[in-house]
Amino acid sequence: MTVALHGYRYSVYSWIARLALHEKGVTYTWTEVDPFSENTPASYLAIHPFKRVPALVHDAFAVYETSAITRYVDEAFDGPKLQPTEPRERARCNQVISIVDSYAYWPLVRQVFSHKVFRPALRRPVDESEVKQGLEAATKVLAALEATAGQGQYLTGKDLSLADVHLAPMIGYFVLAPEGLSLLQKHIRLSHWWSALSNRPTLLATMPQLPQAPP
Ligand SMILES: N[C@@H](CCC(=O)N[C@@H](CS)C(=O)NCC(=O)O)C(=O)O
Repeated sequence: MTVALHGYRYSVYSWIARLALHEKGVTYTWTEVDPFSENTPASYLAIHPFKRVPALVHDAFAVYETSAITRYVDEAFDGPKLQPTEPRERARCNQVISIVDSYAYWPLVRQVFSHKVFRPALRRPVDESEVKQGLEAATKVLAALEATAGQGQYLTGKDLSLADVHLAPMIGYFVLAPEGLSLLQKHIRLSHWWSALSNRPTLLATMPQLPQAPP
């Protein structure tokens, strides 16, 4: 049995897939693919025609789209169940995953994190209007997630679920920007959730090593 994850070292979606594999205790190999490169290998495009990362190959079975990967990993392997079985908790879990993909990724990661943290570290040009727009959009996203989160330690109940796995890396990047951290701190439930989750060994073990900011 082989499990191979194709991903990019700085990719937040690859981080989500790695986190799911670590939570399940699945051993896997990592193949680095830069989705922004002009020279993506044809062999990777055969797996992922949209040239995004990550993609997972389990023996002869290939799957892309992170939420499909994490659900597959949860269902195909032993380890703790990462999807609630109670219908309303499961609906909340799927809802959070969809909110993250549809409304959170772009402002939190591609606008705020990218233009406040990642691009400056690489000495790439930054656009403050992207940060401003990202923070405005993030305000609504965090309010929606705050309203969706349950009262327990985790987003959908007393156990970690794929909702936590999907959101944590996005928040992990977002709070590296001081403006992101202070916005998160205005949301009591999400702040408590993040305080506990940010020290989770699997999250720390899978956290990307970012380029260092220039002095
Ligand atoms: N819907 C995809 C999104 C994956 C995605 O956007 N990955 C980013 C890296 S975090 C990527 O490949 N970006 C390349 C690009 O935007 O061209 C999924 O859920 O896997």
